Amino acid sequence: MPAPRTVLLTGAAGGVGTLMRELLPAHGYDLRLLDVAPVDGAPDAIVADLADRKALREAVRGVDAVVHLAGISLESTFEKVMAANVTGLHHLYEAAREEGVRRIVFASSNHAVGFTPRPRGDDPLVPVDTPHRPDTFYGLSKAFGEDMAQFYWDAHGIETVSVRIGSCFPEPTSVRMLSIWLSPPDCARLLHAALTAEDVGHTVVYGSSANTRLWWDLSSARALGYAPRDDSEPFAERIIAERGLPADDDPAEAHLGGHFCTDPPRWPH
Ligand code: NAI
Ligand code: 15L
Repeated sequence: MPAPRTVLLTGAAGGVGTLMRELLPAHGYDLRLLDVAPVDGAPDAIVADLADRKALREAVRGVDAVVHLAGISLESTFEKVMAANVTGLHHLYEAAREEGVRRIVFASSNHAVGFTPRPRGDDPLVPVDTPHRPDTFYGLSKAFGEDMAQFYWDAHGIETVSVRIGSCFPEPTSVRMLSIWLSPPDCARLLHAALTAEDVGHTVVYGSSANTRLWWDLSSARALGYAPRDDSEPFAERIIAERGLPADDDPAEAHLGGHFCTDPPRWPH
């Protein structure tokens, strides 16, 4: 596949979308933007819901690849999560199939495997082929999304890299995030690797920086050419001093998904 240049970025008004709008062009991309909300400073962005199949088909026409960030990013009702994250994803794959787009980078989440016990001490890193253990309807939608990606590769030859993002924010803000942080520059590096690696079929990777306290195995991401440069460790002393280390028997800290397993944050809309 020739290196993609024109990329549709869905979810462009969101937190990660805003960061990637700034960082991805330096990797050589012309971005076409889409979100259901207006995108600040981007009057040409396509304002469309993932429910709108016609708008999605027009949005993917002529692009080389899609970075799909749009959707509900926290917990909500089963119906709302499935409509945006599963039916919406199906609409995107159908639009890609109809318009001949061959590569999608799908923002999956650590919450697809959120009920996996977090490694402690000398436990091995969690492998990428660990069974799905979603911690919420939100995590369930990401697990289903990964299966949809596999189906569209096997049945229709559309390649996907499913990125189980840890926590992508400008800085880590909790002890858990010291293990799962994905710095925005590393996120752009990972998306670039996912867009350009050859013959990915459907590949699942974890999305984190090279954190000293990492919980999961980044080898499938590194195999795509991802070379993370950041580590949360410089933030550790301050965060631990402010927040303290969680107790070993704290149920909100027992699993990869953290507090999503016990008291998930809710989608506000
Ligand atoms: P966000 O909630 O800030 O952004 C999501 C964007 O999707 C919003 O701008 C929203 O308007 C748009 N959107 C929602 N429903 C839509 C629909 N039906 N049609 C069109 N647009 C719609 O989320 P964030 O943090 O930027 O995350 C981006 C993606 O990455 C999400 O898919 C999220 O699940 C995933 N992710 C993010 C992580 C993080 O650390 N920020 C961690 C793991 C996964
Ligand atoms: C996610 O999947 C959420 O979209 C993001 O807002 C963070 O909460 C992240 O997981 C996390 O686990 O910290």
